[in-house]
Order: sequence, then structure tokens, then C-alpha cells
Amino acid sequence: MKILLYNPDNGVTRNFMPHLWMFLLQALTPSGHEVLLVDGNAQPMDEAGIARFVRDNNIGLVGIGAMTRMIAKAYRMADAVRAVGVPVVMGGPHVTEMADEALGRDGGRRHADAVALGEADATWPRIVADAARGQLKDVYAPVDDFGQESKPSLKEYPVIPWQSIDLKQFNLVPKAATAMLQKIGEGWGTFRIIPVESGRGCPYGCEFCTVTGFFGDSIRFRTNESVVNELLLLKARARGEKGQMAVFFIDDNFAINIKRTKSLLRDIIAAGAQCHWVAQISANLLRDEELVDLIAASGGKWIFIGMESIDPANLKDVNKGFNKPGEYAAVLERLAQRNVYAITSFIFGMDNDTVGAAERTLEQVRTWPPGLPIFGLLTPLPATPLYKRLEKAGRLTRPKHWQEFIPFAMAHTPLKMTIDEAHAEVKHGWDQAYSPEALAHAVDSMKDQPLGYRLNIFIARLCFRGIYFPMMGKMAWVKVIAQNRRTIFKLVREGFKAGAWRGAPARVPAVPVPAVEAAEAIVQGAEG
Ligand code: B12
Ligand code: SF4
Repeated sequence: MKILLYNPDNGVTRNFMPHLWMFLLQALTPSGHEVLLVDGNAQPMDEAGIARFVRDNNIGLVGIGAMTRMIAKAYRMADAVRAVGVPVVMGGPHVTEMADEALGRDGGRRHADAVALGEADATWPRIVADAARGQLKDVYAPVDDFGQESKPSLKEYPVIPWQSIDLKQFNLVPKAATAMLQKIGEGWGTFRIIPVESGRGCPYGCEFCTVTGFFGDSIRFRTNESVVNELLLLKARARGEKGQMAVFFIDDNFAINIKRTKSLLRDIIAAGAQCHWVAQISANLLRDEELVDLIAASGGKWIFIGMESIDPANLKDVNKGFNKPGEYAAVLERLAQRNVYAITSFIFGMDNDTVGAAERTLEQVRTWPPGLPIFGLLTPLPATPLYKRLEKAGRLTRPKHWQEFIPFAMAHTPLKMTIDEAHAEVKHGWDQAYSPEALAHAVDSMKDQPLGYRLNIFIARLCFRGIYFPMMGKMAWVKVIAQNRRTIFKLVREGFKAGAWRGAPARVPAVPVPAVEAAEAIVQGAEG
């Protein structure tokens, strides 16, 4: 049987990082079946397109995975597939919580023939076998023989055959530039950001987050050896095609067990498996100097930190009191001293937020080492404690907000401001943090650093701005470049002075493109 695994586009930006679930399920598919992958972010498709693809390729089963914000598109695509008589199984965080919606048991239209609840590592082979026999069940739950919920231990993690997977759709280097870029340094003919997981689960239970409910509070890790081997495989592939890659460790909290993280990073270094990487780590875990040393030594470049708010009352409200705004500056300094920078994520529209929350946050941000601040709105995702609290209090204004996804729009009324005011806060955050003045300030604040690091920050900020303020057309880019011309001239002039443009490698960006692209990847996390 031929199987298509499809991930819908996110409705806002092109995704530069593929979704791990597709590669994982492909690797877990029993032999005898062929699995094709289509990521709608990289390979845009509409309903007619997927129906045609399914017919032309003689697909026998379509698997669709989606987060809440993409679910409306996922349902439309599923409907189109089912209309040509091919069964659809859906999985991922949204349908796990809203299985009845996907199966049409809530009075709405049925979109999926089957739903895989929770982690599908163990259920996927069963789903494929049942589909091949034409006997799909409605619901596949990850339970053991006694009906008890069972989670994969990750000790037996499958080998994802990165050396042979078709990754064309995920190459971020334009085709026309490939031949030329292959000749630069070790080669830039391809560049990809690859998701790698080293563990699952987070026990912290922040009120707005799906993770603790979905993956459980039991934390599970792969063996160091299996992670290291995966990195070596990825590095070998990049080298083989005269290209580059960066890794996004998608663990929700990469240092949740500091001892284990240190041991993994030491093993990465010992095996020569260092690569440029990004990971999400909460601020409280970055107090440890040795951990930060190992992050830098193993290739860590950007750390995503869910700061959420600079107001302790807000943090307490969402059960994230372990974040201590008083230590944010020290944490960021500790990273910056090792040339590791942070993507700092803030949420507006929290219950203690009042008008001016964005400006108050920016005042703090300006005193920190430069990084990439991102701003989102508190979003009640289905089945989260936040959703339940707001529903009970009758505060949801769009209880099924996912049925009509609107980027950067609240679905409930904040307590101390209006919805419009919350929207204005998030806009102010982005406008100010990415203004030409803010970009110039970020570059100047690093004047003691090598040109490469300063360029790195500048380009990353430009790209982030480009994502939030749609800059699809050439003219939009020209405008932004014109607005930032002073900083650009300054960097170019310094480059000439330092000889960087005549090929003095130490002065050129440490990792310009990976950092930028990874940063781009993360900006999509701005919906809190
Ligand atoms: C990496 C990541 C991202 C990346 C992008 C996604 C990518 N390209 O990989 C970035 C950083 C850009 C991102 C952004 C966002 N993310 Co995000 N992200 C994650 C993260 C940390 C890892 C995803 C992952 O690969 N997990 C590992 C794989 C193996 O797990 P999985 O995807 O769930 O797949 C398993 C099962 O769900 C199932 N499954 C999944 N799909 C399918 C399909 C089929 C057919 C079947 C059978 C089974 C199946 O099988 C898999 C194996 O067990 C998750 C949290 C988490 N730990 O999962 C959040 C998470 C998915 N993100 C979330 C959210 C809300 C967002 C954002 C809206 C903002 C935010 N607060 O983070 C943005 C929006 C993104 C956008 N614009 O598209 C939520 C989604 C909740 C929901 N109900 O939708 C999660 C769960 C985290 C959270 N805070 O609650 N994210
Ligand atoms: S927001 Fe981060 S720290 Fe909080 S529960 Fe989710 S994954 Fe854990």
C-alpha cells in the first residue's frame, strides 16, 4: 500500500523546518508499504491538489497531523481525500483532545476515518495493518494489553534513515544558487533545519500548555548513543552533498534533567557530533554555568526561553511561578558571554496585563544582551487548564477559535484590558523590537564582538521582522533594506576594514544562516 503523510501549511509563513512526526512514522511503518511525505508549508497544496495527488499516486491511506491552528485546513484536506474514496487517519495534539470533532461525533461533519490518540509510535503499525486489510477502527489509543495508557520509553528509538530520505522540499537554498554555494567553504549547496528529539515530557504543567497533558509528566529520554548517531548521520549527509544543516532539539525543555543533558552534550562533543543547534530551555535551568559551557561547546547557538511575562503575578496565574523575571538578565548575560543568544518569548493578554505591558517589557528587553524577542497572545488551546478555567468563567469569546484561525487574535477577554488593547500590545511589541532603531541598537550593543556575531544578530532580526510584517514581495524587502541602510552600510564598511569580504574567515559570521533560519523557525512560536 502507498501511504501519504501530509502536514497542512500553518497559514502564516513558509515552514523551513519539517515536522518530526512524519519522519518518525515513516521509520515506524512496517515493511512492504511505501510512504510519501508532503509538508504543505514547503509544498503548498489545496483541496483539489491533494485529491489529484492521491489519485495520481494511487495512495491507499492518508495520514494527516496538525496542531490546533492548522486544524481547519487539515479537515478541509481530509474531506477532499475522503471524497475520492481514500481513508484518512488523523493524529497529533488537536485531534487527541477533540477526537469527536474529527470523527463527526459532535454533530458536525466527519473528517477522519480514524483518529490516533496521543503518541502513535506503537499504534501506527497497527493502523497501517488495519488500513491495508480495509478494517480501520475509529480510534487508536496507546494502551497496553490491560487497557492501561502506555507511553513509548524512547529507549528503542527507531533509526530515521536521514542518509536516504528525500529532503528536496526542505532545502532552504534556492535551486539556482546551489551550484555556486556548494563551492563556498565546506559548501552551502543545501541548508536544512532538522528536528531531532532527545526526550519527551515536561512535568511543569504551565496552564496554557498542551505538553504536560499530552506527553504526560513522566519524562522519557532516548539513549545518548542513539541521539549522537543521529547527529553523525545528519552531519555525514550534509557533508556528502556539500551542504549544511542545523538541528532543532524539539524537546519541550531540553535541560529538564540537567544531569542527563550534560551527559548527552559531553557525549556529543566526545563523538565529534557537534553541530549548530537550537533548543528550548526554561530560564530556571540556565543557572548552571557548567551546563551553559557545554551548550556552547557542543554547538548550541540559540536558546528559546519561554519568559512569557516580566510580571510575577502573571506568571503565578498561569502556573509558571518558577520563572523569575529578576534573573532573566543574568541568564541572558551568561549565555551571551559564550556567544549563545536567546529567543525570548512573551505573551500578552494575561490576566494581570494592563495597557502598556508591551512597552514595559521592551524597557527591560533593551537592557539585556541582544536577542530575538517574540510576542504572542495568551491562547486557550483545547483541553488545557487555561481553556477549562476561561470556559468555566464564561470568558471565551470564540470557544472554537480553531474553526476559523486568525493569526494574533485573542479568543477570550483579558481581565484588565480589552481584546483590542491586547492586540495593540502585541503589535507594539513587534513594531518596536524590530524597528530600524532597535536593530541599530542591537548591533551597536555588540560593538566589542567580532563582526560575524553582529551580522548574525542583524540578519536574524531582519528575517524575524520579515515574518511578522508580511514581506513576500521584492518591494517590501527593498523598503526594509532602505529603512535599515545605515546599519547595513556600517556593517559593510567594517567588513571592508577588517578584510572580511576578502575572505578572512574568522571575521565572517560564526553561523549566519543556520542561526537566522533557526530563529525564523521559532518566530512561528509567537502565538503563545
Ligand atoms: C517543534 C515545535 C514547534 C516548531 C514547528 C513545528 C515543526 N516544524 O516541528 C515551532 C517552534 C515553529 C512551533 C511553533 C508553534 N507551536 Co509548536 N511545538 C513544537 C514541539 C515542541 C515539538 C513538536 C514535535 O515534533 N514533537 C515530537 C513529535 C514526535 O510529537 P508529535 O508531533 O506530537 O507527534 C506524535 C503524535 O502526536 C502522533 N502524531 C502526530 N501527527 C500525527 C499524524 C498521524 C497521521 C498519526 C497517526 C499520528 C500523529 O504521533 C507522533 C509520534 O508519537 C511541540 C511540543 C511537543 N513536544 O510535541 C509544540 C507544539 C506542537 N506547538 C504548539 C503550539 C501551540 C505552537 C504555536 C502555535 C505557538 C507555541 N506556543 O509554541 C506555534 C505555531 C506554529 C506555526 N506557526 O505553525 C502546541 C500545539 C498545541 C495544539 N493543541 O495545537 C505544542 C503541543 C506545544 C504546546 N505549547 O502546547 N512548534
Ligand atoms: S510551557 Fe514549557 S515548561 Fe511549561 S509545561 Fe509547557 S513545555 Fe513545560
